[in-house]
Amino acid sequence: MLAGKLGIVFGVANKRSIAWAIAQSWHKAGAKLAFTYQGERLKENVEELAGTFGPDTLLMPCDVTKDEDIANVFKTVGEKFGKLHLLLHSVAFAPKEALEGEFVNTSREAYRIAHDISAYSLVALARGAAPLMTEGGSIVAMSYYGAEKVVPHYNVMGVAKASLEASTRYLAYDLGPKKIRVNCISAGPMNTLAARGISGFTEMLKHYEAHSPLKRNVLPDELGATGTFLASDGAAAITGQVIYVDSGYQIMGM
Ligand code: NAD
Ligand code: 0WE
Repeated sequence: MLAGKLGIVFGVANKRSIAWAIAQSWHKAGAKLAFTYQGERLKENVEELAGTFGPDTLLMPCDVTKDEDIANVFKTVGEKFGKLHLLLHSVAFAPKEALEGEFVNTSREAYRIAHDISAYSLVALARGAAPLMTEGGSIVAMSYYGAEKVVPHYNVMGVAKASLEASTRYLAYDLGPKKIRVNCISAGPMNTLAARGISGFTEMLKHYEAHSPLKRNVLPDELGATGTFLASDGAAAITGQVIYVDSGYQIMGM
């Protein structure tokens, strides 16, 4: 379904990362992928995972808060790939203390960091990728229901995801004439590194099992399949959307 497509993946930390699930699905569908990693701490992990797609898999460091890292990534992709069709944004961060107390106590700095890493980065990456997407493209970002309804403790991340979803719509408008589509996947809770240590996370998984229409949690492969659909020509008229892959939880009023 993605034969001949060239893609870049931001947000693999380990084998449980949502980015890795979508990367595997893109790879199986025939795409050739490049990967970035946040810093030296994660380099080895990503090297090992990306290496399973072949020893020559392009791998680059990228801290999305650094304009020079982003510039280097797209310069290298331009040199090695020449063009680009797919981009996955699967990156989020808020300082831990901002996810613990009350939202009303969010510091200016925690608010800034959460928005810089989790929302502005999509704009910066889209701007870097667009000149290489000369044959059109598909940009996919990961969101969560806390963008539209209050999820206790998700706090400033919910506000940043609202910004990510709105940014998706404005990017879709700007890049539409270039046949570049921009969409979000809003995933149900997944047991990843970003979810570890969040108090009450196990209860949240149980809550989805009890209350979602499908009465179960979401599997990584199901996020992969949706990522591949959004990347494929089957989704050629879909842009600016938030697609819920959440066992139907989002439709419930109670
Ligand atoms: P994860 O920890 O595996 O992935 C988060 C990634 O963000 C990591 O790879 C990390 O290196 C990267 N990152 C953080 N700060 C960065 C920076 N400054 N520069 C570059 N990269 C940076 O966790 P995940 O659950 O796979 O999260 C991926 C995405 O999915 C996030 O956007 C998250 O909000 C979203 N999401 C997660 C869930 C869930 O329940 N796990 C649900 C819905 C949406
Ligand atoms: O987007 C996320 C989590 C993103 C995240 C996680 C962390 C943990 C470690 C962002 N920043 C940090 N900072 C850290 O220091 N999710 C959708 C998963 C998640 O996180 C929650 C949730 C859910 C679901 C936090 C509180 C309540 C629900």
